[in-house]
Amino acid sequence: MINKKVLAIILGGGQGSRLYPLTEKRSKPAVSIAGKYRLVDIPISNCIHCDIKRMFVLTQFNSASLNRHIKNTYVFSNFSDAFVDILAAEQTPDNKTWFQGTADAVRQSMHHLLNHEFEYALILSGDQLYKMDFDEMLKEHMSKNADISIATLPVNPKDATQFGILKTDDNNFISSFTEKPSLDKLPGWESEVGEEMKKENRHYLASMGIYIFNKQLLIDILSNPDTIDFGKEIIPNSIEKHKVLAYQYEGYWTDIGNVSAFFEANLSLTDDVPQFDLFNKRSTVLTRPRILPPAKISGTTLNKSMIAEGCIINAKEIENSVIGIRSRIGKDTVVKNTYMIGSNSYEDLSDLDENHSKGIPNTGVGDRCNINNTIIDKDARIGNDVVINGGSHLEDAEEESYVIKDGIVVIKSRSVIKDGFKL
Ligand code: ADQ
Ligand code: ADP
Repeated sequence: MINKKVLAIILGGGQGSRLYPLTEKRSKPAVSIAGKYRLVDIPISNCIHCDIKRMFVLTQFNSASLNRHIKNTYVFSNFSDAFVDILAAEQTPDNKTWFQGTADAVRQSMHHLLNHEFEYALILSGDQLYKMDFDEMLKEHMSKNADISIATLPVNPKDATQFGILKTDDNNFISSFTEKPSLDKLPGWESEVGEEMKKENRHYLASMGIYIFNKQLLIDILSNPDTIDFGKEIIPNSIEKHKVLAYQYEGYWTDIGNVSAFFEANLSLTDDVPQFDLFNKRSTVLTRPRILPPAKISGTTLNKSMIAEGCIINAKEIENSVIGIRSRIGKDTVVKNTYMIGSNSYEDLSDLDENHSKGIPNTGVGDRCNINNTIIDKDARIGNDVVINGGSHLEDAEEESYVIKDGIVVIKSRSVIKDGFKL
């Protein structure tokens, strides 16, 4: 039933460069996580698990990798009305610019959305790691006759400054909302939270940027061309005019919109009992089924790491790291606290000969390297005897083949790091 009433709209990212250089040549929804998935797989999987199967992904530019991924992955039966469509910012006689913000993105896509029948628009962020049953949220929305619902999560004071913070009345309707308040404006915004949350000092109710709108209300609100953003204008302006319900969520949820959050989210998947569980049979994260051989590993001490399919690993040690599909790591190399995204294709023996004659390293990491606190983007070529030691001792920087952000070294996709390089 819900499938027929809901259209999901996944906000796939603005012009913002918070994930640069991972987004240098691909759109944000196409960025790889956990060595084999892409960011967009998270909201899409959440929708599919609760039978919401009509989805639009709104993105600022249309990268080949996003198209290929969606086309090859989300293939539904000819006899169902399910689809995942990408809507990239487009120039039309009425719209000459890129999406100016989240609401503007939805407004500019409205003529595509209205080609479909729906009663509720479920608006989701494309850069969050979580599992949520939207079915429950929709049921509450319907049973309480809400106009808009917002999923909320208790957060601590430091995090509160990065989110929309709200207060509710006794019926869970939102009575006040402030977008990203500064620390000095926080007093007075505390809410009643459960015992567990109190122990963690999480007294503020944050908007998770997950919204349900009744269709006609969304159309009416977006007919005002001055509204650019949900968090900055639409939600605060709606509190007094409409019935805006808070849906309380207390599970694991993290925003992975910048390099350090993205790095932490990936490495935390290697915890003994990770908060985001990829091994749960009832909420499998879906992605492109690839036909890859099992990882082949020799002489390596592995600790707290995940190794994706198709890797060839001869390293000495890999610790607290995620090693993505088709990665190669050479002999006597030590990799720690690293997310290696992997490769798009294998190099066969003739490719390796050609690399040798051209004097360029093979894709992957060479022999006798030491890599720490690093993200290695797809198809990078790291030579032999390379040392990359990320950490807080490094200042932010940008070079041709890498970027340093918050102490994390990000080796750019397809870049070459020569033998003996030290950082
Ligand atoms: P932010 O996450 O800071 O706050 P925003 O930058 O608007 O909000 O991003 C929301 C989502 O929309 C992200 O997935 C982003 O990539 C995407 N997005 C941003 N601009 C876009 C554009 N022009 N086109 C397409 N997609 C775009 C919001 C709310 C807060 C709330 C947090 C929770 O404003 O109130 O607390 O989300 O993360
Ligand atoms: P990325 O955004 O990660 O750099 P790409 O566009 O290079 O992605 O590739 C994305 C996926 O598409 C990879 O899994 C790769 O195997 C596959 N792929 C890459 N090139 C081709 C191609 N020419 N034809 C078919 N699939 C391809």
